[in-house]
Amino acid sequence: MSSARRQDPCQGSSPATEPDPAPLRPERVDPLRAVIFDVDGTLADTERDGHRVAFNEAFEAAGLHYRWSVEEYGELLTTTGGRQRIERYLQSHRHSPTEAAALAAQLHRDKTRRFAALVRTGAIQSRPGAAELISALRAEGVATAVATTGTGDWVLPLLDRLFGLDAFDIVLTGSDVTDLKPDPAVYLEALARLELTPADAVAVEDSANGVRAAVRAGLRCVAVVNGYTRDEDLSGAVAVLDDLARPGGVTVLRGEARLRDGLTVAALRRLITAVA
Ligand code: XBP
Ligand code: MG
Repeated sequence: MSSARRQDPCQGSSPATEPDPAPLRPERVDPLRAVIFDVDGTLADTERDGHRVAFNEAFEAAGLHYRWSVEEYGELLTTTGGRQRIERYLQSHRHSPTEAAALAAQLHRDKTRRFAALVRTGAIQSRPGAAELISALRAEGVATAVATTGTGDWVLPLLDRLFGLDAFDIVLTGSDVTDLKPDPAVYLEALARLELTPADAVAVEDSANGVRAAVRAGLRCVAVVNGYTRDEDLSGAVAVLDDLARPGGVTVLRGEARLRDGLTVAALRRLITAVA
């Protein structure tokens, strides 16, 4: 918007005392400047039939007899970071700390390669409504970002395949920070790169560790649960849904009834302007 004063072209220059006929109004600023998405369990269903399978393949290829069942993997997910998850598991299975650390690093490298290969087959799907929400946000000029604990070597190919990398203004992975969720580092870095304050953005997460990270960064956070996270403590979230979107409506586990329509741009705007 120009800051020049408007002049009536028929009257020539106005007397200096005449009030400005059309005081300039400030531009309306959208309170929702950005949405920061988690990946695992939020934008894509990656854990049960993706990462877990790749971890088990890596164990088998290394000649180890460990196999993570669907149920046991749910318990192991409380440790964020695949390398850290393996390391903790090995330590609880009689490997010395030094051996567990070295073996976990080796296994995780192999697991990452295997999961990236799985991504290339198209086996990993986005959650329903994720692509539509990202497109709608961008169409309305709201920035979109990713803040994940996952390793960059598979995160970038997955996002590219599911949404196209240019669907995001910034992508931050576990490879970009030292401390993983529930530490807020990845969210704080995302806000710094977006040049925004926590009051300008909403985080979308699926797990207790993710919600904690977002809340510790000062963000409002919506949780969209899955089979592994439905019973977790998501009390820090401003709303909890069982899906981003679903024909016929989603189940609102906590939050206003209107969220039954799913997580829309309008719903995110309501959440960011609601009095805490
Ligand atoms: C995701 C994780 C990751 C994935 C596996 O947490 O904790 O460790 O399970 O990916 P969030 P890596 O969704 O909270 O970001 O093996 O690459 O770590
Ligand atoms: Mg997650």
